Amino acid sequence: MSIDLPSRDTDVSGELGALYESLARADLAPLWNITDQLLTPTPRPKAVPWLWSATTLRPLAERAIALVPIERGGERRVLSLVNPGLGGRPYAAGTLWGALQCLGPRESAPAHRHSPGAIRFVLSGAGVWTTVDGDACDMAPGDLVLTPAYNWHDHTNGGDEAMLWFDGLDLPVVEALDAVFFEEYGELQQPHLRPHNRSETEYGATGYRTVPDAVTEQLDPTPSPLLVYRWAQTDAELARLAAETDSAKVTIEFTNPRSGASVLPTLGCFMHRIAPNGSSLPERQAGNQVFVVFDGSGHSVIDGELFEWSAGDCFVVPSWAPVEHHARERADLFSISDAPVLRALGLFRRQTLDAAQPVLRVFQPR
Ligand code: 1HN
Repeated sequence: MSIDLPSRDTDVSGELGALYESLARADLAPLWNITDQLLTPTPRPKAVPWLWSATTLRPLAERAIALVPIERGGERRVLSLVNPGLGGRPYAAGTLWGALQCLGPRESAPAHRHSPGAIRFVLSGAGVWTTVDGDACDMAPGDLVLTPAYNWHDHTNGGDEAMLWFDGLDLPVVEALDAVFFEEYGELQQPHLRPHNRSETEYGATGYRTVPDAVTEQLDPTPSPLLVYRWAQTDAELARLAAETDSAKVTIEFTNPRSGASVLPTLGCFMHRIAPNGSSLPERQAGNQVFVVFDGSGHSVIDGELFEWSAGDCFVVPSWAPVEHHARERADLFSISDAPVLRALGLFRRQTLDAAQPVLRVFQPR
């Protein structure tokens, strides 16, 4: 956090001015001058509402595939979403990493592990698997794959097509806690079990679980043992819920089949389906969110600013910013949030607002 301390050249003079100078020289700050910056009535996230469009992201990903090899040192071909409110830090929001990762035909991203936990949501391509502690998880568009904290993971493209996926990590939270650890695996790839998708065989058939329309109440410090959530099941669950309700939007949270908690202790993953010409109720919540448009098109109003979106776009809803979504054609939005962290600390709040926001401005991509 950066706070504006009373500077030495303010018009405070005399003994009081001298006191402020002495305090600053002694590495002390007078709370009475900074209370209103510290204790704001509601959250004031530094991250701003922002959108990265697929029409910008995809050609850049293709250029990166052509020009930048993956090897030890670089390890990953990842374009991180840099929120312009964060002073150049490579984070989508103060608590969330969001990025586009691309893996070309026959490429591998070397095995490593770290204390931050990650999720992958697949956007396009075929033939890739991520090996998570020896379990090779096949990836296809719409699938969610988990690489929990400290799990060894490497990505392999065994096919002839590039694959693009969204990476979400809790890295800014782990960094804020001064708890980042990282380790390379001894080999480029881990040996993996055959057949692939062991966690899915073990937990997928009976354990695939979602929570409708909510952030799960359950808390669990251990991550989900199910490492992959398939699009076919997500789609079926959304269709089932949409058929049961009159609301234009249905939301599910992907959950740990053992405990019903969020998939990772630090990250929640959600899928939202909005009916054609449908609008969600305006709402706001404590904590940041990053959305990824999987399918369809429409717009969202975030803190009075209108963001047009279509498939492959990513956008940020900062903490406590009012948001409502409108679909033109039927839309499926994936999102991540830090809600499990806020819940664990008793800080989570959510509010549905009475009225749609007036649109004050329209987002102009750079
Ligand atoms: C990471 O390990 C991956 O394994 C992707 O694919 C993005 C961003 C920051 C730190 C570690 C990956 C990452 C990352």
